[in-house]
Amino acid sequence: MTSARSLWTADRQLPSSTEPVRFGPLVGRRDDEAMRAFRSYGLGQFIHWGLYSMLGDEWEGRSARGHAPASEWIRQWNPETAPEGWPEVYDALADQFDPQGFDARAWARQAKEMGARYVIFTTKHHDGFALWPSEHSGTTIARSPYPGDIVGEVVGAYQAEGIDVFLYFSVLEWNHPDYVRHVPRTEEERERWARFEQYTRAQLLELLDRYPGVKGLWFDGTWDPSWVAAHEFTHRLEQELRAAAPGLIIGSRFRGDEHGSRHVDSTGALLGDYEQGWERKMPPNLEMLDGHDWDCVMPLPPNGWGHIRDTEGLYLKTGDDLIELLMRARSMNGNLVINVGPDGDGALSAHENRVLAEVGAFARENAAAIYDARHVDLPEPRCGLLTGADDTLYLTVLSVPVTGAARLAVPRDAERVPIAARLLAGGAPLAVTWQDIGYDLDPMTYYDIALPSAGNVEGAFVVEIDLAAPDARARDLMDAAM
Ligand code: FHN
Repeated sequence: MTSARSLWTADRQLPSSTEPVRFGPLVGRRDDEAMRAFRSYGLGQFIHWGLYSMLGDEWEGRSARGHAPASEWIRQWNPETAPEGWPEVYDALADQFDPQGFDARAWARQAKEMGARYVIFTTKHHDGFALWPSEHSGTTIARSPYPGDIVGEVVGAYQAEGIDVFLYFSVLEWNHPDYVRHVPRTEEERERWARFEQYTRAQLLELLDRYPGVKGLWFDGTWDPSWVAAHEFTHRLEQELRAAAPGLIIGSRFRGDEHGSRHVDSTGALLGDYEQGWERKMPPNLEMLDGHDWDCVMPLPPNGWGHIRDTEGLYLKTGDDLIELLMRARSMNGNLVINVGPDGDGALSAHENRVLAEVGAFARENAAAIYDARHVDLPEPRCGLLTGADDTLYLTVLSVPVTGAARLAVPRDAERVPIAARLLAGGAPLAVTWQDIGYDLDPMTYYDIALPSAGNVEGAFVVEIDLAAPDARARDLMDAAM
C-alpha cells in the first residue's frame, strides 16, 4: 500500500535515527515579522534567466527537446546528439549576453499586476554564470557586453514595487574546475572541494552584502553527495548567513545533517524555515505537511523553467490551471510561485503575458480569499476549495454542481456556521439554506449556497460566507421565513 509519505517524490527521508542530531535545525518554527510575511505572500513569481535564455532550447535551428532534461539544462545536451564542441560553445555565450530590451521595472510592474508578493530570481544557475559582477568568479555579467548589474536592477525594481526578493542560488556548477560531485576521495579532490566551499561562501556573503533587504535565499543544486556530506561547513555557513542578514529566510534545500538527511533531519525536524520540496507538485493533503510552511514552484510547461522558443506540442498551464493551483496551495497554507522564462532580450512570451494577466485579475478581485486567508478545518467541498479568515469563509468555486448549489459540511456541534453569502467580486448576495439531511449517525450538518448558473460566471469565482453562532442561524432562517 502506498503510504502518504511515499507520495512525496523528492528525496525526503523518514526519520532514521533516534540519536540527537548535532547538525540539525538552527532555528525552530519562527514567528517573526519576516515569517509572518512569508505566510501571507500567497502568490510569488519565479524568474529563470541566464545564458540559456538566449537559446530558447534550440541551437542553429536544432531543438534540444528530448536531448537535455529541460530548457535551462541545454548545456547538458546529450553528447551523442549535441552540436560539435557543445559545452564550450555554450560557455562562450557569456561573451554575448547583452539583453538590450531588459527592463527590470517593467518586469516588477507586471509582477505587481499579477498579484505577486515575492519574487525568486536566478542569480546563478547550474551553468555557473552569475548575473551579478561577482568578485569571486570570471564567469559573470561583467564578462558580457551588458554594462549593468542584472541582479541589482531586479532587486531594486521589485523592492520599489513593494515585492519581497528571494535570491535563487545554485550551489552545483557543471563547469567549475573545483566542483566535485562525490564525497572527495583524494587529497587533490579534498583541496579542490575546500576551495569550492570557500568560493560558495564568498559568493553568498557577497550577495547579502551587495543587496541589503533581500528576504530569503532559495537554494538549488544541493543534492550532490559532496555538498550533503559537508554538514559541518554548511551548518556553520547557515549561521554566518543568518548573522549577515537577520530575519533571512532559508528553505529546506540548503543542507543535510550528519546522517545525510535532507529537507528534514534524521529525527524528522525541518532543516530550514520552510519546506522547499514541492517543486511541480502539490501536497495531497494538509497532514503531509507536518505543520511546516511551504511553497510550490511551478513552471508553465510540464518541465522547463528557462525560455522555450518553440512550445509546439507542450501543454502550457492556463490561467484557470494556475488559479486552481493557487487556491489549492492557499487552502493548505502554502504559497504558489509561478515561473516565467524570459527570452534572451528579457521578453516574456505571449502565453506568459496572458496567464499572468488572468491570474492578476483573479487575485485583484479576490485578494481577501488569498493573502491573509488560511486553511479551514472543514471537509473540502466537491465544487471547490476553502480558505478562511476570522469569521469568514472563502469558497473558490471551480465547477458549479448540477444542483446549482455549493454544499458545505459543518460539524453538528460547530460554534460558527454559515449564515449569509455573497460573491466576493461585486457582492451579489447568494441564498444560504440549512439542509438537515439526517444521514444516519452523520456527525455533520449541511448548508447549501445557491450559486450563479455556470453561464453567468466566467472561470473560477469566490463566494464569501459569513459565519456566526448557530443561534444566529436559527434567528436568520426564521427571519427569512417571515
Ligand atoms: O535543476 C533545477 C531546474 O533547472 C530548475 O531550476 C528547478 C526550479 O525549482 N530546480 C532544479 C531542480 O530541482
